[in-house]
This record gives sequence, C-alpha cells and structure tokens, in this order.
Amino acid sequence: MNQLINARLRGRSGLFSLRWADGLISAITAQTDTLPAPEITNATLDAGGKLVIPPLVEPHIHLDAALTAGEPHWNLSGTLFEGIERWAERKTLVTHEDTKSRAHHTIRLLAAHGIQHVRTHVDVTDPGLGALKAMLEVRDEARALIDLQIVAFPQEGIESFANGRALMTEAVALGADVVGGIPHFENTRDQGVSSVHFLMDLAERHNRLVDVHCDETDDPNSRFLEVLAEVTRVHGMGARVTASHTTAMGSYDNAYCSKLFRLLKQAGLSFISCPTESIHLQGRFDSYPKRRGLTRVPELDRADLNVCFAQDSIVDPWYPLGNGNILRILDAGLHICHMLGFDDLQRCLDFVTDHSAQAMALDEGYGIEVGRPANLVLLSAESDYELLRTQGHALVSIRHGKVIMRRTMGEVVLA
Ligand code: 17E
Ligand code: FE2
Repeated sequence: MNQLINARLRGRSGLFSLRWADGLISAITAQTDTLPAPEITNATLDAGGKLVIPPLVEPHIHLDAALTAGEPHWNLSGTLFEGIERWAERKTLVTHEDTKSRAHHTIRLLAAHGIQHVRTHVDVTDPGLGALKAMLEVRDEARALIDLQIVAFPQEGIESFANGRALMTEAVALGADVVGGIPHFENTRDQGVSSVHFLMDLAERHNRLVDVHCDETDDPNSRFLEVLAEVTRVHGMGARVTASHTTAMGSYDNAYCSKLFRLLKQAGLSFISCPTESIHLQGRFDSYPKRRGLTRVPELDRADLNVCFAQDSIVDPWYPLGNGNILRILDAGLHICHMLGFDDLQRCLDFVTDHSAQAMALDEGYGIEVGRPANLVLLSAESDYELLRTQGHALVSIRHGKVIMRRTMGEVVLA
C-alpha cells in the first residue's frame, strides 16, 4: 500500500489523498470530490471520509510493572504508597525474560489501539538494574510496532535509596533516554529538593529529556513542582522537561496557584495527567467531600501550557484495569476534568496526540506533513467529537508506510 484516499484531516476542511514512498509522506493532496472506492485495494486504502491522524501517543506508562497485579499480593488500600510496597515485593521475583515478555505483550495491546510512540518509566532502584537492561533490549526489538523512550525512574527515591544517585547515573550511561524522579517520596523535603537538582544536572550534562513523577499526592504542602519549574526556567530547558501527575495541584489553594502559574509559564515545561490512575489512587485519605486528586488540566491548558493524558498502568500494583486503549483515558479525563464543553469536544484528540508528542519532544518525527514518517492512523469517526461520543477506535495503523494493525468493528442489527 502506498496511498490513502478520502481522508479527513484534523484542522482542515474537505477530503485529502495521502501518498508515501520509502516510509515517508510524499504528497498530501486536497480532493475536490469523494473518489470512488479503489479497485486495487492492496495499493490504496479508502478512508471513506473518516479521520486520519498521526499515531496516538502513550507518553506515560510503566511497562516493567505491567500485568503483575496481585503477584504476590493485591493492593488492598488502593493508595500509591501501598502500590509501591506491593511492587517492592514483586520486584524481587523479576527476571529478564519475565520483564521482556510482559513488556512485549503490553506493547502489542498499545499497538492494537493505534499507539506508535511510548514513553515508559523503568524502575532503577534495583542494584542490578535488571528491568532497565531488559527494557533496553525491548526498545530495539519493538521497533516494528512503536518508538520507545525509556525513563530512568527511581521508584524508591534517589536520595532515600541506597546508591540512588549512582544507579541513576549508571542507567543514563546504559542508554536511558529520559531522567526521572520522585521528590514527593523522598524521606524529607530537603531530599526532595536535592533530588530535583541532581536529576536536572544529570539530564543537562548528558543531554537527556526529563520526566519527573512530581507531587503525586493530595498533600497541599507537596511543592516540588515549583523547584522543578524554577530549575527548568533558569537552565532554559522547558521544551525538554515534563512534570507527570502533579496531583497536589488539585489541592493547592488558588492564591498559591496564581503565583505558581506565573513561574510555570516562564519555565514552559509540559504536563502529563493520568486521570484513571489518579482518580483511583488519590482521595484515599478523604471522607466526604472527596477530592478528585487530579492536577488542574483545563487551567494549564487555558494558560497555554502543554498538557496531555496518559494511561500510567495496565494491571499492576497501582491500577488493576487497563487494556491499552488511550481513548478510554481521554474519555475519563475529559469527564473528571470538567472538559465536555463544546470547544474542548472539537479538539479533544489534541490531548492524546499533538500535546503528547510535544511532551515527548518528537518534533519532526511526528505529524502529517510531507517528508515526515508515513505513520498514520485511520479512526472510526469523522471528527474528534464523534469519535468520543461513539467510543470509537483506531481501525488501521500504518507505520513507515506499512499496515501494522487492522481492526474490524462489530456490527449490530436491530429488528
Ligand atoms: N509508581 C508511582 O510512583 N506512581 C505511579 N502512578 C505508578 C508507579 C503507576
Ligand atoms: Fe507513573
């Protein structure tokens, strides 16, 4: 196949034909009319007036922990911290093959939903860095389906874990693409602050991206985002830094947020919210009224800060559900964040496509433009709004010009 006809493109009116050669988009042509269904179907795909988008993006997931829920124990309290304890038990059982097979299985779930770009956090608080070494192999082996960014993620802390700094440094030397952190989990506020300075310095010295689990708590006094943002501002690293979760922002008061947002704008960093995960893990110390435990997604968006949605977990100690479908996360996120207004419905796919690509700094590797990779996804609806309303799906996923996934929708016949 080297051509697609009758495609609708987001943000443009009318229908388009797309062509590609050698894995790159070679032409985008506006059609004056609907073209007849092609006869040589293996060379031309008829989009039938439905949306064709660049691939869906999964900017925050933990592939090394996926598919381990209940092994050996379930997270009964539903809190983040019990999740970390349960994972510490499972971690002792991890083998190279175990990590790789669960990761590959999960990547196939993601690819089945039209995702081709993935950022995974990998726990490096392990003296042998076993999961990291396995995931570095997976990054290469999975290239036919996805581009994978690996975050060196210190699940049990940088300052609070034995040799935490050395493990982070070694993980970067072995080839991690992104430097992570977890300041709200460090034993003291001072350690949280110093961990942020350490990880930003490590990233800058080795020219890596940054993605920090930051303030993933309902504690309104967890204020490491201001530290991350200030270092980002001073070093001019905004395009390369992401703050994940920042759920404490949902508990900050408005006076503090108005000051904080001024800094966030100056820093220009990106944000990732994991709405299904946060609605499940946060609010656990409240009775009623009960907090939603999410960051301020619409406020960040209205302030022109880059914010996107992610899955975080698939069947792990933190979250027992998940099937790889990022559109399910979009649906939940828009509900939880009060974002079902008309304007948001018209452009809701931004939060699982372009915004996520920006957070991952995919740059020229992403988007429907001549010269960029022929990575294209055909959706089951003609607009963002219709896709959301109908709980639609990715129907075809094309990667470097080759079809890697096709989905057939079930048909319902009413009498
Ligand atoms: N680890 C963590 O600190 N937070 C999470 N949401 C997950 C793992 C999934
Ligand atoms: Fe996470």
